[in-house]
Parts: sequence; structure tokens; C-alpha cells
Amino acid sequence: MTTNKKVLDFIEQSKTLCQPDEIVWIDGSEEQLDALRAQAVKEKVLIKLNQEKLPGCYLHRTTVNDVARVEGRTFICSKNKDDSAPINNWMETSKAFELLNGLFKGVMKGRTMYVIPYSMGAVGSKFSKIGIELTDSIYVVLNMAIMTRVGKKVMDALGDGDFVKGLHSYAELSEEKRYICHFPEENTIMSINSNYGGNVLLGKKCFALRIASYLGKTEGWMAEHMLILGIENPKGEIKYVAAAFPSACGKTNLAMLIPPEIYKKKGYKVWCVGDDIAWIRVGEDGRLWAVNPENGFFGVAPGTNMKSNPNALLSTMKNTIFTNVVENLDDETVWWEGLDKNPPKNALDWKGNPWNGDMKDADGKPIKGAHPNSRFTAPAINCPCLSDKFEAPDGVPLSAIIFGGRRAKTAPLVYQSKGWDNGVFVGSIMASETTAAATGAVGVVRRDPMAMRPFVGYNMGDYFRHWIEMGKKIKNKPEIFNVNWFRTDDEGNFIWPGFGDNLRVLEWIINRCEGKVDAVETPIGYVPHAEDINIEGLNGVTKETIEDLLSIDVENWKKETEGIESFYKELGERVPEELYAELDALKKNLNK
Ligand code: GTP
Ligand code: SPV
Ligand code: MN
Repeated sequence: MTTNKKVLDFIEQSKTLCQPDEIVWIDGSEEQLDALRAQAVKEKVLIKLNQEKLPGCYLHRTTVNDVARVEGRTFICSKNKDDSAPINNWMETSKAFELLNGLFKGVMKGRTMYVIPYSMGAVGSKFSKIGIELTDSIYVVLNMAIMTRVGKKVMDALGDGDFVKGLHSYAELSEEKRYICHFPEENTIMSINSNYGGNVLLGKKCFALRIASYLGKTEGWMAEHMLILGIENPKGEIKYVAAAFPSACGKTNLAMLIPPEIYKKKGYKVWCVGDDIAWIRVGEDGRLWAVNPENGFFGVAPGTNMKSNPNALLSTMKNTIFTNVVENLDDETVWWEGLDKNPPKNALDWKGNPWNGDMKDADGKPIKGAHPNSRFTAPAINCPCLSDKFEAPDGVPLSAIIFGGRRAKTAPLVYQSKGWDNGVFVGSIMASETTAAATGAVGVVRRDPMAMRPFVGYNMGDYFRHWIEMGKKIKNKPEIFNVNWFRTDDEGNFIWPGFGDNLRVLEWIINRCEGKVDAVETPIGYVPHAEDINIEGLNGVTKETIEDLLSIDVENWKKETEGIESFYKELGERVPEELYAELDALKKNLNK
């Protein structure tokens, strides 16, 4: 398929190392993918679902020890420790290659090595980047064919150019020998002993965030863990925003939201450009322009339903791979917690054990059928509100950047920063409760700057520095905001209704960008006047509720500044002094 010597060398070296029986090039044709799907069913990697109800849809179950990203076994390898530590796990480049080469030795004996040429971004766009993933996993091939653009057209676009090398083997799926290693200085990714999403679909977090953030720092652009959406007002004008929330904190939901009735009636529409990753550059007009490098959605299944996110659910109705959800044996469809109130009577849970919705544990709590981090892999083209700018080579211009996390207290529903550097500060101090998207404890508050803690491919202080420097290059800067949909009352219930109603907050954000609405200055930034958040048609939400959601607890924030300071110290001496100046200013404001 190619005469590119670098590609041929990479394949030859990997063949010598992994010793596969066979090598198969993925050409991207439907015939080949069809044959692979049939083979996956035969090998019991996929289960074919009801083709009348869910055409082209399949179910996959991972092994029980392989259900999420493994941050503890994810490494950024560089020659110097300080170039990736202290937040990232670091391995010295040559030591890491030695270790990984040992693990990959002969690992594909008796297996096929698939060669997946893939493009992050529209094929041939000057902002797109190409990778080649070599894998022994047919599940990876079929998921990559949804999540990225794959095949011959990508090789043609590559010509004799450069690409990101990715080598993956599910090997023995051993937890102890699981490594997800990135070599930004060598444009290389090696992943072994997992077969789960973010660990193995190397175009996604590994390339489009970890390697790309490093490339962005070097080349003057940004790779961010952000959704991109367009908000169309009744006049037909569309404003675009990008929003960074940590894993399983609402990006897919916000990216596809359905406007509340009263907004729909007025003529508001929302268009999805991306739900997870944004590559952002400064355009010739001095604004920031964002593209979504992906071609599909790897979305959280639980909680997705016709009320919370109909567009996501509709996106999964055809040509979708479900991972670790419930298999309904009566009609070969799928189910997960929060889909509807009718769990199947005769089903298998995500582990493949008999299950029905009436099962309770020793404490009388329902036993979950789907894994909390169960996912769907759906083609973007299925999304009813996909933006017509989805393939636009230059992307879309950003009016606002929004940060947000899962905070039961502290962070108000929304606030606006005071300019770029202050906005970078707001992003850098993000904190959020951990979720099931990564293995480990759930619900623990941790600092997650710009929602990138697990995804920056280099030193976090340098990453902050890159944000500050980018600000100097943007003539027409977007406004920067912070949101929190997850504030709870004393009983632990979410106060804000969220989902589609988040548009009410986005409306205030856009109005602020256009200078159409006043705000209240507080020690942390500008918050809305309660009456400027439209609550028309919202049951049970009053002006007092909004006041409560917008309130700022000064004592709590004083404690927060201590947490920020110790986090900055932990990051080391590369944290920009501009951010320490912002921290000082915040402390002074809080003591006024
Ligand atoms: P990743 O794919 O891991 O990056 O996650 P994500 O950021 O795209 O999160 P997603 O939209 O899939 O939401 C994750 C969980 O948060 C789901 O269980 C949703 O039901 C819940 N969620 C999303 N938006 C809201 C909201 O506005 N309010 C509340 N209370 N929950 C929400
Ligand atoms: C996330 O965890 O942020 C995801 C899912 O989007 S994964 O692809 O597994 O990283
Ligand atoms: Mn994500």
C-alpha cells in the first residue's frame, strides 16, 4: 500500500520483534471491515446484536481486570525526568524501550498483526496528523475504524511524510505487565496487556492528547481534552465554545444537548463538533480555531437515555460497538443503568453472568448489570445534531473556553475569569471528584488542571507556561469561564438540573462574550446576577436556588488557596510566576 520507507521499516522492525504469523493492512473498505466483523464474531470477540433493531451493532465484553484507563501504569518517557514528571509517571527513554521490547518479544506468535493507517482530523487537511497503529486486536481495528479515518486514503495522504508510531498487543491481558508508554521525543507509543479504550485506541488519548500536546508546545498550538459545540440563536448566528471537563464529567452530554422547550420554541439550536478532544490554533484573523480530530464518540453508556441525551442515544442505534453493557437475551439488544426503568428480565451482565434488574446485594442495593465505565463506540455521522463544520479543515472560531469539574461545594454554577492569564489560572486550579473512567478510588477530589492531568505529554509547569505564551499570540482572545453542574444540597442531591438546561448557563456565557449582560464582581471572578440566568419553564428552580448555586463561600475559598499553593509547589519550579501572581491576587481579594 506504500513505498514510504519509514513506514516499511517500522512494520519490518515490529514484525521481527513481535513475530506475528501474518500481517494484514487495513484498507478502510467496507468489504474488509465486514469480513473482520464476521471473524470477530466467530472468535467470540464480538456478539452480533439484533440487526433489525440495532443494524450493524455489536457487543464486546472485556476481561474483568481491564475496564478503564490505568493511570498508574501510564508513562511519559523522556530523556530527562523533569521534562515529564512530577505529575506524570516517568521512565527514562532507553530503559523504557528496553523493558517494552522485552515484553513485546514474540508476543504475536500465532496471531495476525493488523496495520492501521489513521488520520486524526479530516484526511489531507493541513492541520491533520497521521498515525500508524500495529495491533493484534481485532477489537482495536474495528473501534479505530469508527473513532478515526482509516485506510488507503490515509496512506495516500501520508506520501513519504512522517507519522506517529503506535505498537499495541493485548498480549496476556496481565495487569502486572500492563504498560501504556509514550515517547513524545520519538513520536512513538507502545501499549501492552490491555484491550480497553483509552489504553489501546492509540489515536485517542495517547496520540491526540499526550503526543499532540507535546507537538503543540513545540509547534505553537494546543491539544486539549475539550468538547466543541456551536450554539445557534434565533437569528441563525452560531457561536462556538470549547469546554474542558475531566473524564465522565459531562462533555458528551454538553456537546449534544437538546435545548429546553422554551429555547427550542424561540429557535435555539445546538450543533456538535466534538465531544472529547480539540486541537486549537491561532487563525489568520487572530482568533482561536478548533477542530475535533476524532471521527466517532467513545461515550459513557450509563446515564445515557432519551431524556438526558437523546442525540447520543440515537447515535448508537446503528454501526456501534458496545463495551461492557448488559446483553438482553430476549431480543439481543443492550441495556445499562439509567437507560430506562425496564431492565431486562433475562440478561447477561457485563461479565457475562446471568442477570436481571431485580437482583440485590447483601445490603439490599440493586446489583449493577453494566460496568459504570461501560461505553459505546459510535460513528460521529450518526449524531442528529452533528455540525456542518465537522469536517471543516480550519475548524470553528471559539468565542469562549469553559472549564468545569465535579465539585459538591466550593465552585459556583458559573463564573467568568478576568482576562487570559486569570483564565489560565482558573483552568490550572481545577479540581474534580474522580470517576470510573480510570481505575482507582471514585469520588475523591483531586486537582485536574484543564482536565488534562492524565493527558499532558510533558511537564505540567511547562504546559501552564505554554498556555500563558499562547495568550500572547491571540489577538482576539476568547473569554474564559468555569462551570460546575454538580453542586449538591445537604442530602447530596444535585441542585442544578443540568443536561439540556445547561444551555441556560451557556446563554449567559455567550451574552458575556458579546458584552450584552452585566455581572457581579466577586473575589474569584464575575458571576451572574441571579435574574440573568433564565429559569422560565424550570420546575422547582427559583431565583433563590440560583442565588444559592452562585454563592461563594469565602472561608472555603481561603482553604482552597492553601490547596492550590501546595499543588503548585508539588508541580515544582516550572510553574509560571504569572500564575503565582494570580494566586496572590486571589488571596488578597478573599481577605478584602
Ligand atoms: P469521557 O468520555 O470520560 O471524557 O466523559 P464525558 O466528559 O464525555 O462525560 P459524559 O457526558 O459521558 O457524562 C458522564 C456522566 O455525567 C454521565 O453519567 C452523565 O449522566 C453525567 N452528567 C453529564 N452531564 C450532567 C449534568 O449536567 N448534570 C448531572 N447531574 N450529571 C451529568
Ligand atoms: C476518558 O476517560 O476521558 C475517555 C475515555 O474519554 S478513554 O478513551 O478510555 O480515555
Ligand atoms: Mn475523555
